[in-house]
Amino acid sequence: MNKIENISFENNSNNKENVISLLKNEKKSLPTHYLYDDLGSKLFEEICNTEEYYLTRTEQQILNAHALDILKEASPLEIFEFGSGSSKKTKSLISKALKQKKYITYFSFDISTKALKMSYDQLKQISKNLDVQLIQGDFNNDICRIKKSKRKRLYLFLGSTLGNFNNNVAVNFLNNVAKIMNKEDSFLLGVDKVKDEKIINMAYNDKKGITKRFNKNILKVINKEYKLNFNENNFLHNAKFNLEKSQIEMYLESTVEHSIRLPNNEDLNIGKGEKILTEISRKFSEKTLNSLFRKANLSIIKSYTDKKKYFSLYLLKTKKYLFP
Ligand code: SAH
Ligand code: AVI
Repeated sequence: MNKIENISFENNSNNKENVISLLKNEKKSLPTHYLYDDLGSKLFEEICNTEEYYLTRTEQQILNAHALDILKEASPLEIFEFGSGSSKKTKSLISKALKQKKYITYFSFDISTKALKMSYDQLKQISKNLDVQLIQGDFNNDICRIKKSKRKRLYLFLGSTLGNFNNNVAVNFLNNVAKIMNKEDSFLLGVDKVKDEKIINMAYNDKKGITKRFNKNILKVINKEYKLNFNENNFLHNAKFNLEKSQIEMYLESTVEHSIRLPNNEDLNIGKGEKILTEISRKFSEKTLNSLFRKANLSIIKSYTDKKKYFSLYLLKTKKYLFP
């Protein structure tokens, strides 16, 4: 396998004090990226294959239907994907790009070692004209250390991972992407749209219970990382659409009153019914997206959707060159 370049910088959001203080807050939460250890990354792949999780297959259909148009607009020699996961969805786009350009460099950027390994395995056989670069980092903290493109680059942020950011973090992320984009670069963003809440709720409560395992696994990760003693049997998976905020909120809900021993030997009390927020997953309207793009200095060049308008892809350019 190619060497993984680690550009992560030890920062506040990843340290022990921060995690403990999030747990001590009146509204408890855990940083979402802890969902993605080796097992979590594998479970996410399984979620993508469940009947209920419409996001992946819908985005794949849109991508397949419009790949040639996207490539015509972007004409990339480099493809840089944030939160690439296994790169399964991107594979066909890369193959099509290779038919148009002789050599392509694909940068897979992810926090998870397992995801980067899966990405490499997915792509290694495609062509000797494909150079796969694996970069490990946090897309909210390490984006400033990403080198700008040397050749025309297409940035990808798929899967509606943007939905896992609150509004400020989303504006910040999009702004940072706009900042590293050169004039000729493009940015393809995949987002999940507002729809009937029953369909959304089902997607996060699959019958096989894979999302439940994915959610509960965060406790094993935190236990290992910070020597804590969470018992996953004391919690149930709770994922519900919050209509007002237009977001799924995924929690671990305590079924009993119990306590966790903290590293300073203090006991953290968790009441029966108390919830720990592990993830939000926003479902976007056109209005919210337009406001996000405006704040981030991005302009829509083209957009693509499916028949049911469940999911959209936006091809964006940075405004700084369009209207200097
Ligand atoms: N793009 C893929 C995978 C989406 S899952 C798809 O559409 O199917 C989200 C991905 O983002 C995972 O691979 C996870 O490891 C990665 N990720 C989560 N938090 C991250 C962070 N803070 N920085 C970088 N990658 C992160
Ligand atoms: C990666 N992310 C966009 C997924 C989502 O739908 O918010 C993660 C996920 N959580 C539960 N199921 C899938």
